[in-house]
Amino acid sequence: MTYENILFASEGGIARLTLNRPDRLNSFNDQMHAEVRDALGCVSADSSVRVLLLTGAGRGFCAGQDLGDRAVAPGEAPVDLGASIERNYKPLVLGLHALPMPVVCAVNGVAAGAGANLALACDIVIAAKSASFIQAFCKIGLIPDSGGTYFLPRLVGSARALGLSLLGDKLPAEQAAQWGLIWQCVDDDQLSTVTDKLLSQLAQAPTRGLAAIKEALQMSAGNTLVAQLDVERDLQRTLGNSDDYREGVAAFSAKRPPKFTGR
Ligand code: T3D
Repeated sequence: MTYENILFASEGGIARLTLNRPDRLNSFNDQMHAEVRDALGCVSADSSVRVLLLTGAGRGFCAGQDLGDRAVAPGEAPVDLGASIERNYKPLVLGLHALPMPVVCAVNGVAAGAGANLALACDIVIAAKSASFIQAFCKIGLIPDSGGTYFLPRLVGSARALGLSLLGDKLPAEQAAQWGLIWQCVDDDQLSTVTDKLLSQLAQAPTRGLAAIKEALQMSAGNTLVAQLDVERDLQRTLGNSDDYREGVAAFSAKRPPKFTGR
């Protein structure tokens, strides 16, 4: 597929996907959704990819749905937003969530509407100090979608989830980090350096182990302690047979840095 709305490249175990409609603050139209779906399919099918980066081009990260695509002025025929969610946003969030490798989101600027929640669906979110998160939906009569009502209360608790969703205020990146909504906030001129260092660390890590960590933490949301202890037992049993586990222990014993292959 030829990409016109995203940039996508993969090298050295690191795949980079950049939302690339900067004049619309990288808001989503149908075509961009199709391109992102295609790129996520490539990532999922390529066993050499050990970490994925999601970021945005220009001054914004993503402003959610392209509202210019919605002819919803009074008197216009209604738009089926449920169909839009089913066709585009649900597969987007589920596709990201299901990837076995870590997904790093570098939030380079404002993240609004579905753009904010797309970031929250990633595993490690780093934001530039000038970036912000806006649950803009309430301003146009909608609810937080793209997993917002799932991720927000789990990340920051229901008081903050409600405040953010009902008021639609801009949450600066620094406060988002203080609240635990995201992993880290860095100075703007440090975003690419810090992100690259993280990507390189994750690309050289025990990939199967990281995938199992994601799986276990995702399952814990709906599990009892007993069920979760069983999940941990089963995953640990599988990982005990991995090359990377053997390498990790051998390297520890030999007091040398490990060289993980991701197998
Ligand atoms: O519809 C469905 O399928 C259901 C699913 C919905 C999911 C959603 O995401 S709904 C929520 C949609 N998003 C929003 O409501 C956010 C709208 N944007 C904003 O509130 C503001 O643009 C920001 C707070 C994000 C940034 O403000 P600011 O002042 O930094 O920039 P700006 O001047 O507003 O925007 C710059 C340009 O981007 C501007 O175009 P122009 O005037 O230079 O030609 C603006 O119109 C455009 N832009 C920003 N957001 C969108 C957009 N164009 C289309 N759609 C957008 N969402």
